[in-house]
Amino acid sequence: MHPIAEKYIRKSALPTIFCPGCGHGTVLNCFLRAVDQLDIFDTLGLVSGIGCSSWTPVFVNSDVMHTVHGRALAFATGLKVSNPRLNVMVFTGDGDCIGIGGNHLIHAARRNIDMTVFMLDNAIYGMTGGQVSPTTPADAKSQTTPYGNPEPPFDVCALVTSAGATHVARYTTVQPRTMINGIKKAIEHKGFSFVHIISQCPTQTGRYVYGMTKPDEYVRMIREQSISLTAAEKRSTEELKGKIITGILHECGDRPEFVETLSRLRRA
Ligand SMILES: Cc1ncc(C[n+]2csc(CCOP(=O)(O)OP(=O)(O)O)c2C)c(N)n1
Ligand SMILES: [Mg+2]
Repeated sequence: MHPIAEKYIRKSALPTIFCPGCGHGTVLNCFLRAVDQLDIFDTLGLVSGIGCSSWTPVFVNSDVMHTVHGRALAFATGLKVSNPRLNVMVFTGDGDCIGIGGNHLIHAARRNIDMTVFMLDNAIYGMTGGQVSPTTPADAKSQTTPYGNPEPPFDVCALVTSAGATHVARYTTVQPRTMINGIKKAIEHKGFSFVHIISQCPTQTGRYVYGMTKPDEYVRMIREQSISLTAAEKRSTEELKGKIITGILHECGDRPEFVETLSRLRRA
């Protein structure tokens, strides 16, 4: 076993539930490297909802709350308020976070509560067999949109930015080094940090949405679509159609943080 895995993985929970070629394992790998580099393992309070993505923290041998579908942010809010010294982090999926959990998301962003949310976006409800999600591309076929998806996908980064998140970033599983550095920055930011991670699901999205038979085709597609924010700034809107813009998309340091506001009000 790799020394990082040896140090931090909950071995009694292995094997993981991830299918071969799933991107969620890469996110776990990058997360553990970021935690190791920041040396914050003892302060972790990990929270997740339900879905393949929500299983990610279960394989970490720290304090973990694997809760109910769509409600991870509600549990995480309670945890952070009751123990502000914890480094609270949420692992959630596109369905868990912006489908059933969308309302919790906008209010957590509005409060600017100090936590980091990792939304693992495979553009589908992976765990339950490939139903359409709020980030499934328009026109795409899924198990519940056999004629094509009639809805446009949500721009979740724009959503949380407008709701009040103070650190918003996007990374993909095909650029792990960039993701590790990005995860560290998001964790170090005080306030509500939202990290949108494009993570491939060859089993459902690859098969139904993209008609692909191999995970490597899917990974290549993500690599071809990705462009850093710095490079994107030199391109026209037309040239950026269908591109995945990566990097820190929004950062703001002048909004009060929720737990600090609560404690100020209590003291007054
Ligand atoms: C209240 C409730 N509704 C529906 C479900 C069924 N369910 C479990 S996971 C899931 C979707 C998960 O999708 P996502 O959050 O995108 O995670 P992924 O598996 O794709 O990583 C659904 C609908 C549930 N467990 N609880
Ligand atoms: Mg999903």
